[in-house]
Amino acid sequence: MHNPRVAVSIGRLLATCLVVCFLTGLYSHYLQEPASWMSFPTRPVWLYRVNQGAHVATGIAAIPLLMAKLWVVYPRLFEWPPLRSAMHGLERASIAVFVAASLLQLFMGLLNTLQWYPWPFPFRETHFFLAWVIIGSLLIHIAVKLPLIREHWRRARDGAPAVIDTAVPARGWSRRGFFTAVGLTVATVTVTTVGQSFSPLQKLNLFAPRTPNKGPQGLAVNRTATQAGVLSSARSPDWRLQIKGPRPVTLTLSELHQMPQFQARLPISCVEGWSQNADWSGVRVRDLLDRVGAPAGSGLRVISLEPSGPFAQTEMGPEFAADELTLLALRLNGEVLDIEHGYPARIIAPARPGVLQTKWVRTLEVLA
Ligand SMILES: Nc1nc2c(c(=O)[nH]1)N[C@H]1C(S)=C(S)[C@@H](COP(=O)(O)O)O[C@H]1N2
Ligand SMILES: [Mo]
Repeated sequence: MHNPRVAVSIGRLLATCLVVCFLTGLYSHYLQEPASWMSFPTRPVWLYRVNQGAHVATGIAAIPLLMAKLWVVYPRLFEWPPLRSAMHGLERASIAVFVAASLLQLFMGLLNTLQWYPWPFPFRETHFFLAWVIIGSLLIHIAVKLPLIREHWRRARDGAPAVIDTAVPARGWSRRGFFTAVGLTVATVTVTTVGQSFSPLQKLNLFAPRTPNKGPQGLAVNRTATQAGVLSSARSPDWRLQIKGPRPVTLTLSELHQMPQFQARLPISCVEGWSQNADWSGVRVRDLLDRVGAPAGSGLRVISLEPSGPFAQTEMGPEFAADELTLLALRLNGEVLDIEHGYPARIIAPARPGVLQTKWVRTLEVLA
């Protein structure tokens, strides 16, 4: 079991999961923290839903794969002498970094899906930094192991016996039994959580922390109105929408309802992995921008009634602001927005993370 062939097979699956997880993670990160030159596609509307579903699913699948891989290679941790050459030193150092960073990364990611942040450092920045450490050490590891990987494939092609590490006696598991156990574990953790974003498997969603269609108006709630401290300000008859731009305006809720209303079927796709489609209707954000004379290509800052909190204010690039499906939503699934979903008005835009779909909007500010 503890031989290079098994290590290569498990390593291949683990590396595939980690690369998908890394790329989808980068996409999610840059959507939330774009460089000034970045612009993102707004179609398909489910792009971010699939991105984040894949991110969380591959992250979860990587946990049993990493365990299996560590189990296959652990005798090597105790090999003697501990350092044979500079190359060997580099290899061991890169593996130590890779293992430590991966364990921390997957653990942090899993706790994040549970909305539990028991650490003093900021989640997203740390998760982003560790991702580069993992990918860098993985590349070094693969480069060092390339001769072994090539040998594995050459022997497989020629039908020759696998490279066996004779230093470690084979006992216990059969190889088939081991792969079956790993495969079943990965399938089980995936199938019982992926329903949080992949609706056809929603019934099998046993372990994901959220049931996306459970909540007011058939949609889960992340931050509640009580947590956000907006219960009275959002219900106040004095609520007005302020739009700051070249010709600023203040609109009442009934004035907003009198403007042309549009419908859009768009998902809420939380960074934590759960997502759910819903029918929204309200005013087009681009109509509101026109109303204040915003120049074409303007972005926008969205300010909520929330007194503080990481998502109390967000920014939206011009590609989303100009999109015909980007709404200041007033209604959800045929009813006036529930206060938990952002009454009196919230942002909903295609192909964007849930964290940017700001609820309880108070002010829109045109950005040049
Ligand atoms: N003002 C405000 N809007 C917010 C948030 C918040 O904390 N404050 N949370 C966001 C997050 S993380 C998600 S996933 C969505 C969830 O929307 P829902 O509660 O209507 O399903 O709202 C977003 N809008
Ligand atoms: Mo979210």
